[in-house]
Amino acid sequence: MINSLEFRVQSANVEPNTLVQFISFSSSIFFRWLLVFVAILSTFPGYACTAERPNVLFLISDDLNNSLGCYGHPLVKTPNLDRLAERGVLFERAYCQFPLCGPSRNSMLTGLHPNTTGILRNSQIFRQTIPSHHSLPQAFRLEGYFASRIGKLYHYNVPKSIGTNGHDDPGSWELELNPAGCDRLEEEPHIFSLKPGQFGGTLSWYASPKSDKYHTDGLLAADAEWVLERCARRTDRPFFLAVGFYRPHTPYVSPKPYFDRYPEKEMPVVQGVKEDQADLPSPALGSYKKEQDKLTDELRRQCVQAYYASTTFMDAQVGRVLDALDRLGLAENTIVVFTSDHGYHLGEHGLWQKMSVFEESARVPLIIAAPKIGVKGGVAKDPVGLIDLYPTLTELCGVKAPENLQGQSLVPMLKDPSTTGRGWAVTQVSRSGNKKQGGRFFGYSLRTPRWRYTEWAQGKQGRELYDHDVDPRELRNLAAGPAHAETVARLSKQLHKAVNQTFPASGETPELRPAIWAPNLTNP
Ligand SMILES: [Ca+2]
Ligand SMILES: [Ca+2]
Repeated sequence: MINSLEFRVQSANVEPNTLVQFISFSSSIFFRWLLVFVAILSTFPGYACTAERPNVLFLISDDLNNSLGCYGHPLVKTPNLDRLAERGVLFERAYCQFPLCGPSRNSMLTGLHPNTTGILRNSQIFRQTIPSHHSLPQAFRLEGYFASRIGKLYHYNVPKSIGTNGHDDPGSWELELNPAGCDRLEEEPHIFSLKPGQFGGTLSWYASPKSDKYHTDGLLAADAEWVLERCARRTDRPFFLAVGFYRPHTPYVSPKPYFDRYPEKEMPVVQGVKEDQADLPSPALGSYKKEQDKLTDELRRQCVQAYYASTTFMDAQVGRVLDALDRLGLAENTIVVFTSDHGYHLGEHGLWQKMSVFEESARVPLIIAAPKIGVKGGVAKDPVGLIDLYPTLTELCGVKAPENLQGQSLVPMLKDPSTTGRGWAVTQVSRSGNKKQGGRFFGYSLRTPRWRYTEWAQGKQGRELYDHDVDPRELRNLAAGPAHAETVARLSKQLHKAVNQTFPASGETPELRPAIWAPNLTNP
């Protein structure tokens, strides 16, 4: 309650001396009675003094890396994300906590690291490990917000579960919409795949003759317009609307005109892979898949073309949702977040897709436009994580957050993007390992403003060190050389301290109880 009062003081542009008066007033008996009165009212959603509380539009794309216009990519066209960046703060160094859908999304939506959610694989939900924790949208629901999901927020098997609830958390939402378009229902027989008949985990693509509105992401945008129109009529109740786009996740299916904007011959093919791989410990390349041996340069170009086309198609759907916000007069009182669940490789280091902790896979786009508080067109450079979204959004909206959240609030960076925060981000990933050597192990990667430092199995399976001041593509692993021994020692200490902070207070990752599960409706 205090938080929401503070928010209204800030949003009303109160001068500092008025604030002093407010604080002295706050100690009066009258004020205490007023607090009780407001607290009682706020327990009834319809009377919760919500008119001033901002709405949240939470947009997330699936498997989207930072190949975007607003992040300086020379080829990829994303005019709608670019205009969103002009309205808010773009986070130059934002990282996921685990480069895989399920663990990353459960972490982001609980505000806890994967070692604390216990969700370290796909097709699981935090209710199986920490069932009483409040998810981010649930925290908003509990304070009278209308919380709704359209598309993929928690894990889904893509494309198989499109049109279902996926591995959803019913407690997070009041309304869930799961459209399925031609990409899921009609076109799968036409999709090219490196493993014929498989589309989700395998490189696969198709230039569809059907226009935007028939595709799943086009239907998501239409559903978002429908929900926003209804929210605009209920000015007494703020909303938390989450829209989870499926593209550019495989299969990269989008309308053909988007493919035509990226001529195949002009698509880049990463060179020098063999030389680059020579200084890498083997777990660094552990996400490589055997079927990718089939990739010729021609297929590599087609793959990049289809990924970029799907990105621009997704961007167009984001544009429709942003237009609806403007048209309905909601933009001035709605905080917009855009991000992705993890990054994506398109051939760097010989890798494709996700599950590596190199920059391309660990890094995510992150734009936050907070109209009444944040700077417009700002760029924040200190490393941040998806783990930071929960405390940021609850602070911005005066919503009570659980006390055990592990991220930092980004509100100071929204007000002044040059502010430094925690100063680092940590991303972890698992490797299956061989049974003789103890089976599964983790890699942890620390990103500071200058360095990326990675340890595999506490260094027993290798280390990597990259200097982003001179090597932004992470081509030269400096970990072995004596010249950087001191840096390795310092960053190793910092990494171990950071990793300790990813565990719960008990120090133990909670165990999964598979029997705790809402009816599983993921396979239509
Ligand atoms: Ca994903
Ligand atoms: Ca290298």
